[in-house]
Amino acid sequence: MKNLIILALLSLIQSPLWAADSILSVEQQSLTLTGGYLRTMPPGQTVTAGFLVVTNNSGSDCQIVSAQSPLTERIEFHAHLHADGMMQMRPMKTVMVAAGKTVRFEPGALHLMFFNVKRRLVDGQTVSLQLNTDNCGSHSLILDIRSVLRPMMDHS
Ligand SMILES: [Cu+2]
Repeated sequence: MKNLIILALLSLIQSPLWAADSILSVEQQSLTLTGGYLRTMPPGQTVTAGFLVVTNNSGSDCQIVSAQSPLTERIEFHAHLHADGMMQMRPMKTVMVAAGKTVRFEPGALHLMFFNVKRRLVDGQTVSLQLNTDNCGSHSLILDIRSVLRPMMDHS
């Protein structure tokens, strides 16, 4: 019995992203969020992009309907489009993560856009992010803040 308890504790330590979810119902563990990070901003900028990988382990489709962070009240989902030889971004109201599928927010593709960020973002620090879904509950993860070497794209 004692060994079982130790094993259970070890598995919690080895999966920090799951630890916070462990008291929630099975239904709310249907999404796993991993590999989250946020880019630092060049001086004077207040807009930045965040990335992560979302996997739907459940048997039903999940729509991500909103994102929350202490950094800003305004986080949008953006898709990249190629139109007339130009790279454009299109805001998306929701992001579908179909049953059993993985959706990647990554540079040059789908991403999270953080607006009106007042705090200076320092490489190596972290910030929390929560994704809210229609029928898969709300899920949080910690984003690593990483510096960027190339400039952000224009969001005018
Ligand atoms: Cu964008």
